[in-house]
Amino acid sequence: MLSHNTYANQRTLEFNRAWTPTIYSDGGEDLYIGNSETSMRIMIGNGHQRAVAPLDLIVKMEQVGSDSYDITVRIGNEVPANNDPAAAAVDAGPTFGEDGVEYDFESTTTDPDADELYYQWDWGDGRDLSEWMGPYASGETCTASHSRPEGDFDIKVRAKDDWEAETEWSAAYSIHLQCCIVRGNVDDDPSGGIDIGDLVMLVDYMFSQGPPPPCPGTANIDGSCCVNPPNETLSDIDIADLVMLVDYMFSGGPPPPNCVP
Ligand SMILES: [Ca+2]
Ligand SMILES: [Ca+2]
Ligand SMILES: [Ca+2]
Repeated sequence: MLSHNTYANQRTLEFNRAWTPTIYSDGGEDLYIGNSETSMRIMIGNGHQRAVAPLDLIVKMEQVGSDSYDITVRIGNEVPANNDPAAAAVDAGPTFGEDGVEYDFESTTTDPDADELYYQWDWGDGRDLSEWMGPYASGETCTASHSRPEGDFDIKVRAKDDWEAETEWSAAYSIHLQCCIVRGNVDDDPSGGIDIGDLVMLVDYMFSQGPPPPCPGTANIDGSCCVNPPNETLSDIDIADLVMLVDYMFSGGPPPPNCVP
């Protein structure tokens, strides 16, 4: 129903307009400029008869300064204005490792619209979430590094495009972390190597009330115990371990077995 827009009408009086609005446009089908209500009604009536295709519209507004915004509009006719990114997955990363060590994990997905993508990681308990990382080009790999304490963790990843369309969380990628990787690395130094410092620490602990090895499994040189490996305790450390370590270091004895997951 046509009616006067009072405010606009007041303003346009200075242009000697009799009616407002004075322009009718219908998506390129019709355009009318004038002040005939009859013509307006005919145009609008015609518009009602036309088939209308579904229209999908999204608008993105981003503040780029104290008083300026980037505004982007995407309109789809019979197709969505935006398509969700393809499902993301944890594509690469270790499944076994040492607690407290940073490991790399990778994910790569694509967007049907070639939009830029962001990735978020769930490091295993649904609460330790990364920030959204990005932007990455569609098809570009996101690499994230993270360390965790001892335990079993289900890592997940999800992606979103720069229109905020998100994928579901990926399937879980399981990783097992334990403190003992190399038996004999008694002092648990990051190099993982066996050297005189390890022997000194073991002797000091066993005979001089020195500090206990930070990871009992590394000092349980012979791997004996193992009621519940790798959850070994200080009580699994005895003289046989010292003998084996000395034998390995100085007499060509067999190397300590690795801890197993
Ligand atoms: Ca998209
Ligand atoms: Ca060491
Ligand atoms: Ca032992």
